[in-house]
Amino acid sequence: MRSEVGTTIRLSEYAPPSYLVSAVSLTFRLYPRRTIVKAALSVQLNLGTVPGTELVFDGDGIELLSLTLNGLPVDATTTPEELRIAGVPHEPFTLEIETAIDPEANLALSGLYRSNGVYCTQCEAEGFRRITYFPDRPDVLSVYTVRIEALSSEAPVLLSNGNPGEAGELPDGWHFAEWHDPWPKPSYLFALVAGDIVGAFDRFTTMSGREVELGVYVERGKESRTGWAIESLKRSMKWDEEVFGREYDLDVFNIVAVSDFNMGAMENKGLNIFNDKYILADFRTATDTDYANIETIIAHEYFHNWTGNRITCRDWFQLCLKEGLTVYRDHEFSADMRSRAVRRIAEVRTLKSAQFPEDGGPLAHPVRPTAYREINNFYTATVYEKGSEVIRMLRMVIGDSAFRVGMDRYFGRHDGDAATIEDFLACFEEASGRSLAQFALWYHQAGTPQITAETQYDKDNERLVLTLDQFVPPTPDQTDKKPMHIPIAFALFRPDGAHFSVSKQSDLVQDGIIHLTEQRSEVVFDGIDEQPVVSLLRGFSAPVTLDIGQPEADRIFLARHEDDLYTRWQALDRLATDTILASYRQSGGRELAGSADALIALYGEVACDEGQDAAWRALTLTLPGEATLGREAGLNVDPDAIHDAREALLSAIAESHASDFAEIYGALGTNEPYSPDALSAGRRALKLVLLDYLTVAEGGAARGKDLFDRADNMTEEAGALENLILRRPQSTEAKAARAAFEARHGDDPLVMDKLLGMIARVPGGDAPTRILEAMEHPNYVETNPNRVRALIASFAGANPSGFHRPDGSGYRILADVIARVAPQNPQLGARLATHFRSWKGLETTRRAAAYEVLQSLRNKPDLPLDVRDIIDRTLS
Ligand code: B3K
Ligand code: ZN
Repeated sequence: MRSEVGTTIRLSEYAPPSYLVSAVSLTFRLYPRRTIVKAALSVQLNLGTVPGTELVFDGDGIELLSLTLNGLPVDATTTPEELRIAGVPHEPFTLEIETAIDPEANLALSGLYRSNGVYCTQCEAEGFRRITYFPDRPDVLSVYTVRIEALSSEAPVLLSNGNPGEAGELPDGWHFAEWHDPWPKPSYLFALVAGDIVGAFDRFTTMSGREVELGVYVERGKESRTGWAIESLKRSMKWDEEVFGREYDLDVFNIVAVSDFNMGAMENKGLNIFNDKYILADFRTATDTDYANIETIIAHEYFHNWTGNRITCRDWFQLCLKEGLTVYRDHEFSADMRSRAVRRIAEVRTLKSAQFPEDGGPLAHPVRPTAYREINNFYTATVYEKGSEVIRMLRMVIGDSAFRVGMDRYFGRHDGDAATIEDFLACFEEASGRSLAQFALWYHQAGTPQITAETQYDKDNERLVLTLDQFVPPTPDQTDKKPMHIPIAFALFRPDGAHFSVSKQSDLVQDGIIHLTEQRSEVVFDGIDEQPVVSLLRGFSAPVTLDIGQPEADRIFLARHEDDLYTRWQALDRLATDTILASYRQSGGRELAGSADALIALYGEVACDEGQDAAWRALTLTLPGEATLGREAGLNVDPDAIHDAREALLSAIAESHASDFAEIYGALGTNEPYSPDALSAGRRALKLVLLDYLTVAEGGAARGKDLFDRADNMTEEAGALENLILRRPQSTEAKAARAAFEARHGDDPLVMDKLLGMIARVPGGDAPTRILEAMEHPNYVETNPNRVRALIASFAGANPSGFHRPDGSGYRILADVIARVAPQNPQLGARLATHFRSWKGLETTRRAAAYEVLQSLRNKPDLPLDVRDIIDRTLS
């Protein structure tokens, strides 16, 4: 285990590696408790390194068996964390290192470990140093050749990166396989898998005619659930050729699904390793959401082949270079596969629920951070989601064609490089012929910019003046902020819904976008012959908050007539948020504030609008989430009152539209066979949203139970069960449905995770007791991250009223789990600890309770650096 104090690594102190490794040859002899790794490294002095400079390679818990240099013993200083050799030759030399590792005992799931008997690796960010000593940093690129030896009965399938080479039998029931990856890569992309797994295969012909064999490997017995993953992969490969001109570059592309994994998936060159939750799908066990997630994560990992692998990061500060860009690419892919507006709503919801609280709290950091103690703690919503928004804005700022030219220039110029954000931006500066110096602040300044807008209309002069102010709030270590370049997409509507055609009025306005570059800007529109309705931040053109003093009638107009469907949702979501927050402030959520009749009527119109995609109607009928509402409520937040205020609006909508909703619900009952396509999924989503309203309006549990009994696919089965468990937890219907669900799916941990997640989200005061009970459920196993995330992360992240109990009982559950899990799996522990990040915004009793729990967690003696880093920053 690395130092618990930890040193701070700074971008400003970046220095190129002293030694490069051009080729790596690895031989693994796999034993569950004592795997032997032989590494032969072709090492050479980096250009610019003074000959004689000491060689220092990274290690992490390494047991060294032998070490030679050019075949001879060598004087070295070795600890489990480091290898130092003072006098290495000035000419290239070979270092041979033999190490021993214990995959079975590796519960950190970093380096080489075993998941359900399958050997697998996870090396990003710093897992390779748990396998052998190495300059384990992304700017050392090497060509890898790998030989794997294992007992045939234990591991009939042996996989690594690149193309397959020789394979054959060995004495005593052993066998071997060799792999060669011709593309130089950093150590974090190394991968090995060996086990009794089964592949499903297909082929893809690339645009230049290269034949690629595709394999998706899963644990034995799960082969029938690989079809959707393979289809998604083929569509991703085609899309990247068509949209970005990027072709695949090896003879094989393999994916392996494992059941113990710290995140979603990993883009290892030619051998992606996935959390099985994001591979396995059939209609009886996976929901529409699972299908959509699989599609997007398969695409994401595949797209990394160019944005991440062919061009990698110079150092970990540049993480957004590959992650933000690849998220942007997977967003575009999903938008092309499904409805663009619906995808955008989902993206913005995620941004607001995951990134905004990060950016507004103690863990805030720039998209490109400048310092870290533990890099694994920077795989954040800011680097990923805000990083993607930055690319989206870049495209808006320079235009589609310059963006494409810039991307091509980036791929062409930096192929094979370990690059930086500066390298990336330079390609777009050249392509567009404009400076991106101010735009680059999006990478450097943390915090969500706040925009305030005011309009003044002068009828006599047919003139509209729009005044926009920006304020970037202070964040940890950054108090003085400069004005940013913020693209604000806009439209001016006539009362009949037509657009004013706004010709070029000033340099600030181009193609429907106001380019806000000063702290304050006044934009003047002439020739506006009637009072317009102003729509700002269309399509959520920038990750900012917007406060626009606008008459209620205009806001309702936009919620009804905005012709951009994302923006229509945004208008309605804003109205709903404001009404809920007003109820929260005025009566602690007990009563619905003011006259919400117009808003309630809008929900009826949305539900009945058969001209619109059902998926859009479903999302639009879903009220803003409690966590997002809590953040918008500001300081001294009482999550119970937020819950009540949201429920008050929900009940009012339900009561006023019960009969319409029932009719639409009835008409959505189809007998068509299940298909995961977006249109069918949209219909099911709408049905489930309506079920929730109807359950509230009608009371009882009959409707939910009826759907549960009739459901012939997991989306409806789990949706109906969730309705029963969340709305009527004590009912006999809920109990019966739960029992039936467990009887049917009890042996499928991924399906049981869905049940744990539902239990975790039941709101209110009994939640902590319910969680403690669920922790006794046989499916809950604390060494498996999926199980812990299903129950504990859902509780802490998706159940504000249940988690934030004033007596601190919710916090104590989370802290106890962290204290147990973190010493074994620091990354999982640290991820869980981020759920404390908004504690300062809570009302005093809860704040005090959270503080006390955080302090006592911090005092635990065996807390790993990962968790300590999060807690220190959270408390700071
Ligand atoms: N690059 C990996 C994430 C690695 C996380 C390491 N703690 C998956 C992805 O973003 O595609
Ligand atoms: Zn990624």
